[in-house]
Amino acid sequence: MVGLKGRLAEQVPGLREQGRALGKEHGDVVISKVTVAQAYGGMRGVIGLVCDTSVVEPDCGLIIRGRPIGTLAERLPEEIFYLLLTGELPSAEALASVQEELRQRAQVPSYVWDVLKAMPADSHPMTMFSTAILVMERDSVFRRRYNEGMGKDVYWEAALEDSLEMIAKLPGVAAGIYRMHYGKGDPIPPDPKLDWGANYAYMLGLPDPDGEFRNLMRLYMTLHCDHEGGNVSAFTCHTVASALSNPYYAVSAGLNGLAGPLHGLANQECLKFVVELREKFSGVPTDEDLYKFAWDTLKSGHVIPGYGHAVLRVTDPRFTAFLAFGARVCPNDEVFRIVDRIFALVPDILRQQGKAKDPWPNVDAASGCLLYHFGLTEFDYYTVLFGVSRAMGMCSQLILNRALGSPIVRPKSVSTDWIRGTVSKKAEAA
Ligand code: NMX
Ligand code: MLT
Repeated sequence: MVGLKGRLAEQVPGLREQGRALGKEHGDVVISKVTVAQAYGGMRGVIGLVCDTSVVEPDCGLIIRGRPIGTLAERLPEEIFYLLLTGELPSAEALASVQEELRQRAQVPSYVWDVLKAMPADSHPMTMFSTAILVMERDSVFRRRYNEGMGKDVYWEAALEDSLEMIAKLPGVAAGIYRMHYGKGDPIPPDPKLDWGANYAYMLGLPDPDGEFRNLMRLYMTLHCDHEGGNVSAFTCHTVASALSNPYYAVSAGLNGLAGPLHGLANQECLKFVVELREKFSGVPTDEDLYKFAWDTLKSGHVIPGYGHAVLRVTDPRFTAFLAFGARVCPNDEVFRIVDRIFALVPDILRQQGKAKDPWPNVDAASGCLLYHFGLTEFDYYTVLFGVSRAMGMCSQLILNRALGSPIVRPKSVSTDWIRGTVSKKAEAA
């Protein structure tokens, strides 16, 4: 079967059987323990989630279905979506079929624009984006079919339907937000001849004489698509969807987590940091000036945006892919050169400070300077781009979770008194 739904329908019974068998035959095997430090420390390192779309290895970064992200950089985002869901790269025919599905569903409902226009003019673009997704919930097939009594075995089909509708529309919604928020004119309708990522670039309406901005947008959409199941947006989306809230509710919720400066908003913060540096030193700072600026930032209690990671312990391969794109397309661009110099100096500074467990750059350290080069200089918009791409990962995880019949997420919490009592009992027993 060529279509995405057909291929999933072939795979779902096997996935279910595998999950059922592992739970039944090995349900008591301990795969993680939890310490007091972890309970207070953001559950770092606790293994408590299953996510088959991708894994993040501390020493090499994002791996999608066994393929390191660096090897997928030339692939179209639609191919990655197919890969996330099925574990396979699509044939040419299957790719054409996914692209056609998305093309047919790309029209943004007019009520979305009415709602966005009614919002305060100074709303953050991420608030507009999350709101736009939430209002489209009225069209949820999952909600309608659930109310009609749909069986648990077909939840994934309704989740796929909503996901395809949403993913198809997100570039148009996001580009429309850009044009509306920054006074660039009416939304530009999609060009049916273009692929999903190129269409997003086209609908933003920025000049692209040599097609490199389109290439950047395809790369951007591919690199940000997923980052296993425990990051704030994925975990939020998973938790919300586990209550059988439909994909619109769940993805909108996930995006509200992405909008935090320690998560996706770091790309905005990063460009702000770079532009401040350029203004303060009227161009690319000397290494000495940059060194002092970075230390002043740390001493004032702020983080260096774009550096550090909860899981990674090496340079993020997504950063490396962006840096390679910049080195090819805009090696002499001032903002790009500053990003490159920060990369040369900041890891050592963070190591000297001795706090961050990972002194290396993450994806957010390099993405913004390339957007800036192509004239997308409004950096408070950058997290929306991240969100359009990440919707593919959130939706893929959600569809697979409904296929597996994953239950509602409900870990147990305990009080500080409980922890104190447990610690004392252990100390007495020792
Ligand atoms: N600059 C300064 N201090 C840092 C940095 C940094 N880039 N990264 C970590 N630290 C500090 C951190 O604030 C903490 O300090 P304290 O003990 O005073 O609370 C200490 O180092 C230990 O933190 P870690 O265990 O290394 O990091 P954690 O896993 O808690 O957090 C991040 C991971 C990504 C939230 C953290 O590295 C950070 O805040 N980085 C800057 C923001 C950023 O780039 N976020 C984007 C992540 C990627 N994404 O797109 O989501
Ligand atoms: C992501 O892409 O989601 C970030 O790198 C954050 C994370 O994985 O925790």
